[in-house]
Amino acid sequence: MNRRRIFSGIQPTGTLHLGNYLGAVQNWVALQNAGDAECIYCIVDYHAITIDYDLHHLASLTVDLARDLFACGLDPEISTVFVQSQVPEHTELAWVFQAACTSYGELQRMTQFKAKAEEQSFVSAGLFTYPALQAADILLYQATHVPVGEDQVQHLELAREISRRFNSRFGNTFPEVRPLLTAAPRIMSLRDPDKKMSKSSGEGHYLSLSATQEEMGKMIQRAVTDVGPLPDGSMGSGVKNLFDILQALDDRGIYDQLMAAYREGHLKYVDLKAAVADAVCRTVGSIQERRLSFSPERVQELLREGADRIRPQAEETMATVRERIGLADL
Ligand code: AQP
Repeated sequence: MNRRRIFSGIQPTGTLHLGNYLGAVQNWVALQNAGDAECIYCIVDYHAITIDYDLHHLASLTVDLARDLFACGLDPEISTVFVQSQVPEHTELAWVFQAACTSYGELQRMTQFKAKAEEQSFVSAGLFTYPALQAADILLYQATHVPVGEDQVQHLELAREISRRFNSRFGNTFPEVRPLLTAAPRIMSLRDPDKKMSKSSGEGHYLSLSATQEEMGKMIQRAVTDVGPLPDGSMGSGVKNLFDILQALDDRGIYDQLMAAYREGHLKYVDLKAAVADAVCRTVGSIQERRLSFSPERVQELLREGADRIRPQAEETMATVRERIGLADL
């Protein structure tokens, strides 16, 4: 039986937030611990420079993010964790995909490009071709499954198309990747629950895994719940978001009790918020505690080891690609 091969990436654009954790990283750890797949996780710094960024902080954000990932439970003995720019084949394969396998029209249809472009004063070509680099990240390692949040599903559909197009034009080389979603694939902003939780929306919208217990408690207390039930009687988006967070973290059966109270019409939102705050503070508290056991020096060493371990796979794929697309072997 072929082992599944898992790949996923995350950008070093700032602090890890609850949406990243519940939508993706929690699943990365679960897949690693299930033991039936090779897991490769990448900090995608070349993606991070497609939007306005601070060059003086990029390296430290990269190390901080890796530290958080190890604290969340990624085990460098089992999973390969590395930094994209340490393996130059990522950008080489991305160019091949952009040049020969991705159409302008497909890139134009990407909703994330449209949303992110609106936030930038300088809209780079790299932001536009971002999904081709993402496809290269995944396919360089022949990954079959990609654990991501729902916002990335459209990009993965394009990655499938890119691999199909490469295979039919140049010979069978890449698998067709599939997304793996968690039970909470889209955590919403606490302040505006009709929008995805995201750092770029600003303070109050996202819950950072570096926040203090007091800050987390306050943010959850202030979470918007007064959107009310929708005209069809279904749950309002703010309340649903809190229930989704609780369900993803609850190990004490509180979710069932509060959901029953909601259905019977006597749920007090203050009780829901208290339960969510408790579950979030317990999970994030233990992540913050584990973070202390990884020094930045040790994290850098682990990232170097990860890149050294994975590089031969990337080199092998690129050697095949160069040959298949007809480049001269001189
Ligand atoms: N709100 C979310 N709910 C569920 N999953 C989410 N992810 C991101 N936001 C949510 C998932 O986290 C992984 C890493 O994503 P990324 O590196 O693309 O981070 P991001 O989307 O850039 O994070 P932000 O906060 O939304 O960044 P800004 O605001 O700077 O653009 C992915 O698997 C993603 O699906």
